[in-house]
Amino acid sequence: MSKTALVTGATSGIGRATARILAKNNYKIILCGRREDRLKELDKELSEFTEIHTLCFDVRDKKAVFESINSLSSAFSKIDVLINNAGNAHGLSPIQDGNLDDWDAMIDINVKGLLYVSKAIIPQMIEQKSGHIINIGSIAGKEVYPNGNVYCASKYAVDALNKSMRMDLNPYGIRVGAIHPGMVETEFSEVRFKGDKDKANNTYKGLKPLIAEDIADIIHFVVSRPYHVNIADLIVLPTAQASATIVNRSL
Ligand code: NDP
Ligand code: 8X3
Repeated sequence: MSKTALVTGATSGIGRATARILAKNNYKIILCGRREDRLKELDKELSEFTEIHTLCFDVRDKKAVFESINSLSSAFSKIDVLINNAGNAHGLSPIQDGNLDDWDAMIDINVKGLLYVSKAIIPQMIEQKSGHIINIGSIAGKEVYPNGNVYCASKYAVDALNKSMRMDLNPYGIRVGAIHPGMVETEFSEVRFKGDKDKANNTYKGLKPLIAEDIADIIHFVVSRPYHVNIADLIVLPTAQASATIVNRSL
């Protein structure tokens, strides 16, 4: 029987690439995001391979998160794999110049949103005594960098939650692991720089960044390991990147 995966942030970047690879590998997919047009487009594309269901909600909206997930029909309500991917950076400023709305967005989406979605799904995984949660952290959750302050804090929180979820859910046989990417060229930098394409492109200037499919392939590898194998924590960088701040722009 095919497994069901719920992917948050499936309308773009890493989430969309993950939905694509899992759909082509016989998972039923629940696609989540706020942009309904993109959810519909991806639904159409992936329905050729598997059963797809879309849920349009903002992860910051607690009520919408629980109502959406509780509305799933029996064909989709047993979620085997949860990919906690929705998230973004908003701004890149020294702490003294930080924008409060950007801070709220990063904490509310990257931390509280991940918690709400997990809380809506975990009881059913506990009941089944099975399930696999993949939390998308970041190199920014392993090392801070100048001006990264609140984004880094939000991803350090994901790192902490990943470790504590693994401990708390261990008695129920639920696997929990995180993938922490370095630079991946997606819409991430456009969001961080509020649509400024030049600034976004400069982030990757002179180097070959990861692409969303690189991370999606790894997510597929992680979720397709035998049940006794839990890949707990993975940092994935482009070859040109040695750490959060050391990047070789001649590769
Ligand atoms: P994208 O901007 O391409 O995708 C972000 C996704 O998150 C979109 O599908 C977006 O959907 C969703 N999202 C954002 N805000 C909300 C919200 N409030 N409610 C619901 N969904 C939301 O970026 P990436 O694919 O690069 O990012 C995916 C994850 O990877 C993030 O957690 C990011 O922090 C992490 N990451 C990215 C790196 C990179 O360099 N790109 C490196 C390390 C980690 P919609 O707008 O439709 O709601
Ligand atoms: C995204 C990678 O280095 O911009 O999480 O923080 S970085």
